[in-house]
Amino acid sequence: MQKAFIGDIQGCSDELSALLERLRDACGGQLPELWLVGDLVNRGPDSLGVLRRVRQLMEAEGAHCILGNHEIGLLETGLGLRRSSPRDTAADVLEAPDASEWLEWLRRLPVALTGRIGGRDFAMVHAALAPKWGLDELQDRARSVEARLRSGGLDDLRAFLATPWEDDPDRDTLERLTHCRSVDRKGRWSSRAPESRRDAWHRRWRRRKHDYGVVYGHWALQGLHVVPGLRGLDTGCVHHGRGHDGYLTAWLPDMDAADPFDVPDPGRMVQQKAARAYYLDVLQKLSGDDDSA
Ligand SMILES: [Mn+2]
Repeated sequence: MQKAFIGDIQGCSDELSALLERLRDACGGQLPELWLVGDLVNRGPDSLGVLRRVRQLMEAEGAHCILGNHEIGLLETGLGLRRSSPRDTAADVLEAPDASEWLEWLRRLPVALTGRIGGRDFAMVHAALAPKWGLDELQDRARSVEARLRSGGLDDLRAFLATPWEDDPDRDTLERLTHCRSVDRKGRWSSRAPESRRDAWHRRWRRRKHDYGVVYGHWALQGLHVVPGLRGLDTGCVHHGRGHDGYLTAWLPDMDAADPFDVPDPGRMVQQKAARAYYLDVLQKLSGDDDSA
């Protein structure tokens, strides 16, 4: 069955609906098998609507979705570990009558998934993986993190998320998978943009010449990333207006190719332009509030 990988949605439920219709049209009237890279919520206008839609797609259509840093942030806010930022727009989830049920649902999402397209294995992560990891190590680490996230009640989840990531290998894996953009020569990772091109996590990953491909999101300011072995799909649907247009992007790989991650693969990106400059609106509202303060 045709797979479609979808980048960071971040509360853009109208664009998600429009993109799904485009994907249906592109696949002969049938919805493809959906794989979502995480960051379903925050910054955009309708986090709760996106969660409801994705949950329905997972339960009824077999869609796959992993946790992004904005889901972790939402869990942390819901558990009282993090104060809501003025730039957050996911309060609709935490103020919903079934908010605790959403926290329980989110904590059960996987943190990395693997599969096969054509002649190639692939991994889907939200932000990054370590350059040296093979698929087996990624899977072992992801399953260990997921067991920790799901274990016990919400108090146990709070204790896990409150543990500094430097002090716990599972916390370190979770943070890296959901936040990392750069890796230095000593292997230390950071969520910051790399200081040189060499230090982008995927540059160091590519040098290892792994036999699997990676689909990821998280890096809107980098934008669409199409190179052999990699597809970065965060095209900043919520960042419309920040010097570039915002899009929600889906990748429809060639399911019969020996290497579907080979390039070029023209015509395989389906994009839905953002209806509004969502995040710019949030920032402008904040600067307006500052002026009146
Ligand atoms: Mn992200």
